[in-house]
Amino acid sequence: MLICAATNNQGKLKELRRILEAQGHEVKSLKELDIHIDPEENGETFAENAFIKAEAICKACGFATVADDSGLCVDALSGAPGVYSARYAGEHGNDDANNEKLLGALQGVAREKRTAQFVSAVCFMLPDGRHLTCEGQCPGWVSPDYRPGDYGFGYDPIFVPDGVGMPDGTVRPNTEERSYSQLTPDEKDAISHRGRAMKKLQMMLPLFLNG
Ligand code: ITT
Repeated sequence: MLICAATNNQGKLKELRRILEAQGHEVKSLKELDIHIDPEENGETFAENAFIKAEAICKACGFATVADDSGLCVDALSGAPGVYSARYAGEHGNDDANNEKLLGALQGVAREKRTAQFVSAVCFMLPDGRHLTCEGQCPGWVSPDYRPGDYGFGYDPIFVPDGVGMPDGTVRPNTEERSYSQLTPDEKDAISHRGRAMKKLQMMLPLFLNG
């Protein structure tokens, strides 16, 4: 199926594209479609914001669209930055400033209290308005220092997931404590918040489309 990946975040686009293509879909980005819309994300939940983006972009492109709204919910910060993850430090999408602010907010917080969940809501929208939203979560913790790797974007260098995806689809403990940035794309997609949300979407899509 032809699907528009409704995101202005290039890191997210890369992941949505590789996951959707692995599921057999053809993906068009906003850039490829010459769509320049950045809808206001004024929802209170990830699901509400994913719906807002999917609806606006689907109207603009006229075919099936997937939008993702995601963020990092840190337990010691009562779930912050949460839905405000992209603009945590003020300027929308400034990854370096967001990471610095988060490390500062958790300065001195002990390892066992640095637990966090990465959350993703993905909304699949059809031009007739029918839509399906799925959510995925990845538990882990926020490292006190940067753990840069060959991959990733956003909070990836400071987020250490609890598990690592294996080629056979199982998950093993992340004993080496590698950050999201230090996982290969396959390892990340198998356990990431976005990978899990997209897997649920893939499982529910046939029934949704035929229902
Ligand atoms: P779009 O709305 O155009 O999709 P955005 O970057 O504004 O792009 P969000 O509002 O969903 O997207 O914000 C998500 C924030 O969480 C943003 O700062 C991302 O960098 C970060 N984020 C989401 N998924 C991530 C991941 O897998 N790894 C690292 N950071 C991630």
